[in-house]
Amino acid sequence: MTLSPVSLKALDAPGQPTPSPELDELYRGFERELLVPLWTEIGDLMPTSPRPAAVAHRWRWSELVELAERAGELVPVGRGGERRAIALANPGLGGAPFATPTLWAAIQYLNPREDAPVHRHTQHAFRFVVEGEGVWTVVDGDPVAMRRGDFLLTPGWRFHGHHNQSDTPMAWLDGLDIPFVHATGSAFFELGPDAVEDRSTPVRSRAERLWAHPGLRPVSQPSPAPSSPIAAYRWEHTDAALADQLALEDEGHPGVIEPGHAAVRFTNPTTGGDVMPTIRAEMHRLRAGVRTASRREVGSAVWQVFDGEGVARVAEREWPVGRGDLVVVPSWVPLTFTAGAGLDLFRFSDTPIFERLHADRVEVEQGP
Ligand code: GTQ
Ligand code: FE2
Repeated sequence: MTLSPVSLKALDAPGQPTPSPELDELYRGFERELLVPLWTEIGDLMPTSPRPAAVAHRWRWSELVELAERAGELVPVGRGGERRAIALANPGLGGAPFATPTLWAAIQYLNPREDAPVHRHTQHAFRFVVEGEGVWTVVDGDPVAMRRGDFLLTPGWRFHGHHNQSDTPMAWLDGLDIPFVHATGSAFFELGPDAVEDRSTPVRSRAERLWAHPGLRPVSQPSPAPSSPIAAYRWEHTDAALADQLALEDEGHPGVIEPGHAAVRFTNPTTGGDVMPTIRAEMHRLRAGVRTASRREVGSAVWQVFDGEGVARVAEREWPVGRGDLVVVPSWVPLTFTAGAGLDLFRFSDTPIFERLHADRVEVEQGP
């Protein structure tokens, strides 16, 4: 007898019925009617702990920049393609332009005086700047300067375009929830003007002037908002917060998350929660020589080295990392960083999704 694919597969799986011509006929009936029984699939579908398809991987910033520069020579940016953005494609995800099953991470590149046209979409987005300046991202008409160390938000359904007002090209990291929105069939998209209308170049955006004063909320804005109204979290504030945590540690006071490891989370000042409904973002600072506790959590993350150098260890794999390098961490895979002469790390993850679903879990193991 010729076995159907499902019965062949079932031969290896535990707890399967005895093969027979009648059983094979049953399995052929399943295939014909587009049915699949649980008992042949349960090992894959309901593992005892997460078995993500995505794998850990490291991308070198120098390689990304080199290719982005080349794209800058060969590929125009404009209507249709919308952005000169080149996405990290996780080797476990079949060639899709997805860093993880939920997160998009891309290098975006604008030549001097170039514009990326205005559009809006339901996907939530941010930019993180590891080097350079001179681009303004204009979010719902509010021009926001982009500079090294800044974390900038483009929450879903806000019109946004970018323009390079300088004589040097600029590259930065984009993070979006494109794969999550794709998988759930929840994407909407709309074009705006072909060119950014407000070409002014203020040092601070209107959003920052209204919202980015520590602990001070405008009394005119009492309602909680699903995404943070702060368009840009400036490096000077992030840096000072991390430096103060380590200084407090030196003085014997609490604040760091573990010895020699300072960390801050970017938050929505209207709720105290994450900056956007699907994305968590943090900045970490390790003192020289510090090794973080091994940690794994449900949901996936992308890390980018902002400064310094060290080693990233994800499960059994280990990579040296330096400025701009990116490391992708799949769900439930243990991660440690070891700092060389100090290490500043930007991190984003899909954790808010799992927290909202009460499906979040974290495990921390102290090292030897
Ligand atoms: O800058 O608006 O990397 O819409 C992917 C989609 C960037 C953007 C990306 C986008 C953008
Ligand atoms: Fe966009």
